[in-house]
Amino acid sequence: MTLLEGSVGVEDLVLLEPLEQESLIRNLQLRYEKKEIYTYIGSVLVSVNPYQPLPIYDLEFVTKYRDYTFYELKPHIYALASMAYQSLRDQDRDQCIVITGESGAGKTEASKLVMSYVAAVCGKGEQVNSVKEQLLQSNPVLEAFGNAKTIRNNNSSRFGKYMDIEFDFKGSPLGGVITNYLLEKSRVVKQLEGERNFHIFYQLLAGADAELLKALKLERDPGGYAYLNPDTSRVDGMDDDANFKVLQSAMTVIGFSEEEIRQVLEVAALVLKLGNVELVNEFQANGVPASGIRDGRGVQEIGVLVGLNSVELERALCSRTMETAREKVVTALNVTQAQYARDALAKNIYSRLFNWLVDRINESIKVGTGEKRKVMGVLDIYGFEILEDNSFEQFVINYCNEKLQQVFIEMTLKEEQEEYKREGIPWVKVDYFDNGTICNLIEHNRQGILAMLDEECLRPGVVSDSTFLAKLNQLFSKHTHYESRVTQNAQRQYDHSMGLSCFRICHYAGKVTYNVNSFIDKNNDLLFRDLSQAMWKARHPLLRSLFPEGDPKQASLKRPPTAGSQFKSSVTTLMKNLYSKNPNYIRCIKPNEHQQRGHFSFELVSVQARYLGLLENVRVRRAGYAYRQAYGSFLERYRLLSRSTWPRWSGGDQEGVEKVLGELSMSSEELAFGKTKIFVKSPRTLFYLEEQRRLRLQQLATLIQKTYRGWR
Ligand code: AD9
Ligand code: MG
Repeated sequence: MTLLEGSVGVEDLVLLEPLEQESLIRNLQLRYEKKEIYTYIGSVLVSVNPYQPLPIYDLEFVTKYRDYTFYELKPHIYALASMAYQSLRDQDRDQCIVITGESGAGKTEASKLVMSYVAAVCGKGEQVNSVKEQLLQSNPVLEAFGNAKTIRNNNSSRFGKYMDIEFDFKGSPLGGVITNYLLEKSRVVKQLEGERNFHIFYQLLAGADAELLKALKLERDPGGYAYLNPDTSRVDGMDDDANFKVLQSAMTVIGFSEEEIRQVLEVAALVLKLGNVELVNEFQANGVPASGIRDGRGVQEIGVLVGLNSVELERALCSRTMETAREKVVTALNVTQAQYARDALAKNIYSRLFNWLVDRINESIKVGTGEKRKVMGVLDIYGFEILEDNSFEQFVINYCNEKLQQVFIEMTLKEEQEEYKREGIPWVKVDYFDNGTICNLIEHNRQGILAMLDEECLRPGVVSDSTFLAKLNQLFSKHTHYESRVTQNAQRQYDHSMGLSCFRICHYAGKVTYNVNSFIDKNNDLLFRDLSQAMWKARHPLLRSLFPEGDPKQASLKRPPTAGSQFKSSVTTLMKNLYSKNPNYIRCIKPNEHQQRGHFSFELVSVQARYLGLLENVRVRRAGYAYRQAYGSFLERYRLLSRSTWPRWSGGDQEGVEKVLGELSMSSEELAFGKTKIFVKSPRTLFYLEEQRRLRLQQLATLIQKTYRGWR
């Protein structure tokens, strides 16, 4: 049994006295300083990034947490993983592990720890081990293509990820399915100062041997590429060369053929080379501005690399064909438009390559149909974002977090209240903020912001970001969670601090001001047909397969879904998926902005605690009962504590539980007897029960030993 209080603070925030934001953060700080990075709120795990390797993840810890139950050992991510896995295996309940927190808080590391724990404890045998390996090796591949150094995190995931791991009835892994969300593709063509492009580009340049580089028509120096920030070619502590080897071996383990790996690298090289295609001003005979390519060599090399006619590529980059029912009109693009087209093409190629990689991995790890399976989903997704300048990406990311908060509310808070109702236990109502109205404001099918955006994107006539904003202002001027320059606050004042092109949403986690510039463009996410047709004509099988709409026979006039509606529908699917499973929460916290060990910024953590709703979580948990169990299993565990129920008991389960607790003289306020379950108010009582059980077991063991000796 571990100490609850003392120099390391409380292990479960439910036990905090007094309960307020300040004491909550101080408790996390106290623990953090003692390298206790994990703390519970009931069954929710709060994890503070240690920014240093801790000796708490080896096999000894795996074994310990496999053999003990949740409250018997110190808080640990393995305890949560173990509880989820056992409940999946033994009670046949599908699980999901929802990991949230802001950039750099430790979500991806947490998801990998969960996966490696589960891999260590589930199933044995050659076949099973090979499945485990494939599942684990998907991480380095997705990280190479989907992660990048940002100011906040040297290995920041620039996509959201949900992975279902599927098990057979014995709990051995069969395979899995990965779903990815919204890759930050703008990074392919531009990065902020101090940030990098996706890892793969640097890994390729550093790790490929001379022969491969030559074949890919690349130079080793990252400084030579327009798409790579020159100041960040190297990152301290990151070995791009070694990581390239790790990537290649991971791809091989997953089942990529040599030819497939080669083609993937060729497409990555194509993206880099596209960035170096320099477009210049030209004029048509009639004086109308047009564009051309400064040096044809780059385009020719691209042509050779992917089997593409370079003249055709140049034409696709510098002009646009408009098709009407009767004729085709070709217009020249000016330099700005051509650069835009080139960058759009690079972003599209890369994001489609990424999707292809996810599909290809899924093909390797997929489970045959017909087999009944149990599922554990692991969600590692971007946390709430408030940047200085918030755009479409932050808008959809925060929408996703708003939905996750809704799931959290519905599943933990409402479900908690409903369970009490079902069980006939009096419930002291706890007020919590229901964010349904905010979700509605964004996602309502006809009158939500996303629907308005789509409507504006599809509307004929002159549309722009400002017509979109005007529409929002008109529609939501009275909405309590919407603000803009034209709406008034409660004091009937206009907010002049907000930019003219901005609107603000009062999210559950705080207010965020979004700038509508390029919302229409990003939502449309259109690639000129000339470009997709050019790509489809490439002889390169992978590249060609990424642009099926380029096939003139396939080309339909139907518009592809907008980025916003695609995101909304994948979020809806995700939510459905989460609702169908038993949720487990890991709330990750970043202790400081400098990726430094040992530093705990009280202010920074306070803000995150608020976004994550930790205090509210504790309040609800405290108002209710921290622990509950069906009478049968509770009795099974503790019946050895009462003379009436041990060694034999022939009465009913509830009656037995009453006997046990009655004999221990438990305070009646601590307990509630529901219709099918016993409820225990504070974890303290549970710790007490566990301690009594441990002592009793010791006593029994001694007794047995004595008897045994007596026999001899
Ligand atoms: V982002 O939203 O993808 O930008 P994450 O995923 O929340 O972010 P990540 O897991 O990548 O953060 O963690 C950031 C860094 O913190 C890691 O690269 C590690 O260096 C460090 N970290 C995180 N968790 C642990 C841990 N349990 N032990 C040691 C850790 N170091
Ligand atoms: Mg991450």
